Amino acid sequence: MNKTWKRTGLALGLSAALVLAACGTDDDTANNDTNGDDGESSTAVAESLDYTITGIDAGAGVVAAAQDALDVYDLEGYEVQMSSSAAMTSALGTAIDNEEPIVVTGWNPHWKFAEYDLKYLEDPEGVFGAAEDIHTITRLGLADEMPEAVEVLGNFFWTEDDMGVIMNDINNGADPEAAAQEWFDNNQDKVAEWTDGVNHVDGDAISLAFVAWDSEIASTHLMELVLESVGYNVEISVLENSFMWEAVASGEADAMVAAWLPATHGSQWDLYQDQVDDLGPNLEGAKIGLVVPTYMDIDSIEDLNN
Ligand code: PBE
Repeated sequence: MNKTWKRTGLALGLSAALVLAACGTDDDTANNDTNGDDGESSTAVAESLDYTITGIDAGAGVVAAAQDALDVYDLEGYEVQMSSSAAMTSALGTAIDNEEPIVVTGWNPHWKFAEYDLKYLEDPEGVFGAAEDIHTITRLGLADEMPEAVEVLGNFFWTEDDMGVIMNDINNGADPEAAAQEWFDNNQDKVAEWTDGVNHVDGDAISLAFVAWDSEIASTHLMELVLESVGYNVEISVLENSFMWEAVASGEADAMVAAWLPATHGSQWDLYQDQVDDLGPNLEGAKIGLVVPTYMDIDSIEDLNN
C-alpha cells in the first residue's frame, strides 16, 4: 500500500510538472488573454509566480484550502500544483537559493520556519481558518481493548518547540527513527509524564497511521517509541490523508496523532466523527496558510492578483 501511494503521488507530481512546463512557453499570451487585462504590469506578481501555488499531496487539508482560496480571492489563472511535502520543500529551497518568487501551501509546526525567512500571507477572508490543534484519534473500542495504550495516547501532549527539535534533526539529515530516539532519550521527564503509572503490556500489537508530512513523521515516530517503552509492538503505516482517517474509522489502524482540527481536517471529521474516539489535542497552536519568502514584496493573498 505504501509503495503504491508513493508511486501514485510521484506520477501525479510529474504529470503536473510536465503540464506546467508545457504551458511555460506561451504563458504570457495565454494569461493576458484569459485575464482580459491590459498589460503586464497589473499581473506582474502572478506572472512572476507562473500562476502557480506550490502545493503538497492532493489529500492534504491545506491543498483543499488553497483551492478554495483560488475561488474566494478570485485568483484567476492560478493553479495549485500538487506533489508532496518533500517536493514542496525542495522547490522552496531552490527558489530561495535563487531569490526567486514562490508561494507554497505551508503550515507550522514545520522546520522551514527555522531554516528560512518566511511569512504567511494575510488571509482576510479566513479561508485557512484560525489556530488549529493537532488531535490524537483512536478507533472505537480501543479504550476497552488496550486501555494502557489509550492512557499513553491520551496523555501525549507536547509543544511546537518539542516537535521542532525532531523535525530540524530530520531536515539536517537524521533518520526519523534516530531523531525521535534522541528526543526520547533527552526528554525522559516528558515521556515519564505520559507513561507513569501505566501498566506494561507484553508485546501487544498496535498500529498507528500517519501521512508523510514532516510534522507527522516526527510525532508518529516519537509515539512509536513511547508505546514501545510500555511494551507494545508498534507498527506505523504511511497513508494518504483520507485513507489515514478511513483506516482509523474502520478499525484497520488503531490510532493516529495527526488530526488537524477544527478546520484542516474538518471534512474528514464530519465524515468520521461517529466512528472514532477523539482523545483531544496533543499540540496546540498549529496553523496552515500560504507562505512566501520574506523577500517577496506582498503581504496578503489578495496581492497574488497584482
Ligand atoms: N498539513 C500538515 C496537513 C496536516 C498536517 C498541514 C500538511 C494537511 O494540510 O492536511
